[in-house]
Amino acid sequence: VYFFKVSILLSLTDQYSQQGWVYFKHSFYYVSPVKKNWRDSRQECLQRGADLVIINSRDEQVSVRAIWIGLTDSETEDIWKWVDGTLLSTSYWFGSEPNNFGSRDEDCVELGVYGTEMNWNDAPCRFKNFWICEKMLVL
Ligand code: MAN
Ligand code: CA
Repeated sequence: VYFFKVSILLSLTDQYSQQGWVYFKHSFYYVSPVKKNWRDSRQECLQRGADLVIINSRDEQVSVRAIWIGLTDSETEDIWKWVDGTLLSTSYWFGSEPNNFGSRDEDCVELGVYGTEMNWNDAPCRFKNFWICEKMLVL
């Protein structure tokens, strides 16, 4: 019975992940690639057999509020570099960030924790967040 459950879960996960869903703690999440108003966003979720995310655990709150971006100072402390190697020029740090809070080695950058335009925060790279990938169109 256990084996059966595991293989059902595996094929479900496979199926969903091909359609852009990520599995995290007993739920599948889909991050939309397009912007929509609340009503239309909800409609799209419903069409996909889901609904807008309900935040019912602290874990969910913490992972949904922040997203990793491709910026880190893990090579050299305080030298912030984008993943393509370019040095940071224009930045959107919140308040007194980056602060390497409690000297706990905050070498990676998440955005969205703060609800302002200046919303970057340095956070420990081992923390788990959703993320956004970008692929530039080369012509
Ligand atoms: C938390 C973390 C830190 C952040 C502080 C700001 O401890 O998110 O990265 O700098 O809050 O108070
Ligand atoms: Ca910080």
